[in-house]
Amino acid sequence: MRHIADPVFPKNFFWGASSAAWQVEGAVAEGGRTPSIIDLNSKTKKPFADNSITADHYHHYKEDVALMKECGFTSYRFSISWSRIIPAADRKVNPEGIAFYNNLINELIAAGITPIITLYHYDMPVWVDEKFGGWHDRGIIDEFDFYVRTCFKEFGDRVKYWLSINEQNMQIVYGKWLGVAKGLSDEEWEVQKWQINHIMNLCHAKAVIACHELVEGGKIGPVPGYVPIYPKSCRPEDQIAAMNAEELTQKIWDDLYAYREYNTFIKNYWKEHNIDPLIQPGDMELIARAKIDFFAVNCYRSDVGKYPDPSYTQEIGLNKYGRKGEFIYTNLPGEYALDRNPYVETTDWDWHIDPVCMRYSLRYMWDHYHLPMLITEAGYGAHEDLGPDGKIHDDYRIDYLRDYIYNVGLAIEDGAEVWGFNPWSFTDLLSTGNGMAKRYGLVFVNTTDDDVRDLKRYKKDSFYWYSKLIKSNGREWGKDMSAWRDFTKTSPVASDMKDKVKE
Ligand code: BGP
Repeated sequence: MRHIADPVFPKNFFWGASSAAWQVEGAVAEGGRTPSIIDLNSKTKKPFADNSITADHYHHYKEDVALMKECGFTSYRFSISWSRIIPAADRKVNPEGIAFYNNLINELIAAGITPIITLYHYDMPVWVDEKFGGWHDRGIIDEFDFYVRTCFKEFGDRVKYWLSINEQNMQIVYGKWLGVAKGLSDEEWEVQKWQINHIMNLCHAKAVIACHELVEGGKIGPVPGYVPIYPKSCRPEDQIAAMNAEELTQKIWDDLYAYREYNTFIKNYWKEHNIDPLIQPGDMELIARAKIDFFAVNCYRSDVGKYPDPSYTQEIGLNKYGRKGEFIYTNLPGEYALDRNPYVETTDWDWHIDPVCMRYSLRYMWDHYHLPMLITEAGYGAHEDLGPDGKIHDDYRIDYLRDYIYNVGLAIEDGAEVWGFNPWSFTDLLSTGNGMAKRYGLVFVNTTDDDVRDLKRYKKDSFYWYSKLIKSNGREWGKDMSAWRDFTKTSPVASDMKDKVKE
């Protein structure tokens, strides 16, 4: 739809930012916390720092919340570290862990900021991993249930918005990179990832049911990572390849959460590939009871799907070091391949910068599921350090956020129901694969991969820009945005693709 005026954001829209415990807290061996599998995984990402200190939010949380308040936040999405709450297999609840999150929650509420909590963001306690072999053993379902019930009982009097599992889809698609696949061969992983995924679905279902049971007025949703896949061309095979990619990277998860049953695409896929996801009697009844209240959506970028070259071997796309142009695009013979979109620029990690994908995602999700949505991640990862003037002039991040948020507004005007925007991230924090070398924050944290420095906080230019936008409830863009409304802002060929594409 073409719109006449700037979008109007709903009253009480949740403006904030996002983080995850293992990426922001540090203090991994303090306050009774025991190691998690992602601590170990972060140690394998050399030459980047691991998560032992990162932004040291554990010790700086008061200062960080004060900065959020100064920025005008009305929400903050963060996660709870399971091994801070239940450090060992004896299921004893750790009072120091409870106290830390109580302090953080109370500090937020006192600052007028609504806490939104993710229950699981990649950080399974090592004791759970050792006892159950990660997500491989159904024993984890009960353990997860005990953990989430503890969180609801301890914090549910003040926290009403909950998120079950962060990017379950990405944990399966990028299982090898995130350490979920551990020592499995490619063949083993192809089968076992669906069994693991089924167990994760049961854990998600347990969390939804327990939230509704224990938290008065509590609302809960999953957090899919949504990367819309545009077909590379109008070649019919590219269309089907793009649909295959959507199914195998996101849609089968979203369908399960919303409709509470596996869709026919994945059931047929399992049959054809002789995969048994090990569904037991009663499982689907449990999933059917887990009625979610909303979708939390992480959306950074779009991708391009095309007919896969049968002569290529399987690749899973990644750019490991942030050197532009090094991205290896996924090729899944028989299903789909991904490619560079020449019409948009990229970050140094080759992530497409595509504000329209935000509008596309929200419309797509709304059309398919008719559930309210909350943006829980979007953001611009960049190499950054303090300039000679002691500041960070992150105009690229302002442009990214401005255009993405404007497109959230357009999606709302198109008819999608969206109740908040929480980009990644508030302070700089540890990247999943690139330590402190890839920063997303509105606030710079003075630490690097090789040198902890003094961890001092510096407001970036984006902090001031975002603050104005929040305080005007999405009115003060600092720029004429009309071009986005009627598509007069066409997408030119990206600068590095000019010699490859003839228009
Ligand atoms: C999301 C994760 C976050 C975060 C973000 C950025 O998928 O939920 O935990 O890390 O991606 O990713 P990266 O740090 O790899 O740039």
